[in-house]
Amino acid sequence: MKRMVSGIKPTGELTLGNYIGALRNFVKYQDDFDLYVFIANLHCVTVPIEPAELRKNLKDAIALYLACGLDPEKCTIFLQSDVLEHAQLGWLLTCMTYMGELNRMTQFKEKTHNQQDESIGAGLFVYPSLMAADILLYDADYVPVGNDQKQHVELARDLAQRFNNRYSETFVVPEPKIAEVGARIMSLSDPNKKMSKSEESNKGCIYLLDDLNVARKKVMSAVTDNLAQVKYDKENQPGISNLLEIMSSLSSESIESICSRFEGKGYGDFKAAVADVVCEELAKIQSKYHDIINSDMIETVLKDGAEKAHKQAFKKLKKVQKKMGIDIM
Ligand code: AQP
Repeated sequence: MKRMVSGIKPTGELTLGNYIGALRNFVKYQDDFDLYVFIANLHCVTVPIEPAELRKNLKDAIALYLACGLDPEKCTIFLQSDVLEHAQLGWLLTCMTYMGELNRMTQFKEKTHNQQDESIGAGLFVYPSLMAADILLYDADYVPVGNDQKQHVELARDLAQRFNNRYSETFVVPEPKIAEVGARIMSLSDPNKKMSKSEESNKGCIYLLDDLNVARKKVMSAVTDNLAQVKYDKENQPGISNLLEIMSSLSSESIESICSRFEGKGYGDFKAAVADVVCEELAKIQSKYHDIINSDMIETVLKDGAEKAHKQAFKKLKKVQKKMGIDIM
């Protein structure tokens, strides 16, 4: 079985973007791949966050992983900080990463464009090297990501190749795996921006734990256009195209079929149908989430997951230390 590794950083509540672009695909992949999915808690502290809020987000995220259908019998689920090798390999790879590479990262530029260097945390700058370690520790063949993370997987590939060339064959060079539909779900209030959990106003972002009435309202007030046609045209109708992507990925109905079903109908009808599909999906997830969050399942899953992940990570880190000459035996 080919191996796949991915993670989500719960800097806030998980979003519909995380679900469509990542989680939902993990659930499909767990049957065909040896899947490792982690909660990227070390990545959460690259920006200031309240400890109580972070703790709640982490617990919710694990419960949501399980509620969305990840099965600990089929895949390895763990907390990144429980496997200490992530931080150490992260440091070693940081030392092999060039400033120029990190400077080119569009996520870094987007997240810091209004800030002075003096107030930007160094962790935010170097986190792509830690992400490379997250992937390379497990000899991942594939990394399922949304479009926004593709550049980071490219860096992991470059670092794997750089290490292999310098110290001999050690790492598998991973490939990004990007779904055709839903790789970049956009904000409902500004369809030219990605739907993000750290968005300032939360009107454009549907959270997986949103009250269903709130979620419905967000869809009904999504920004569209005045062209009065349900058509997939990202350039001229980014709002409608985004709603089409959301509906198509959640219902598995093709975009063409949705467009022809809504030909001649108003945006109100179309939005109501999108809201129905979104709320139906959220309702299923939330009902499972409530059962899980009140059980002791989370603790057991994380303990078993960390043990299994650690075995693999420990072997790989030892190999790396030996090749770099930082061990003495
Ligand atoms: N809007 C999105 N559309 C499609 N995929 C998305 N992903 C995130 N947002 C969307 C995918 O989810 C996985 C985990 O991402 P993450 O939460 O670890 O980091 P992120 O991409 O930085 O997400 P946010 O919500 O934008 O977080 P903040 O606001 O904290 O930076 C990845 O595979 C990602 O592609």
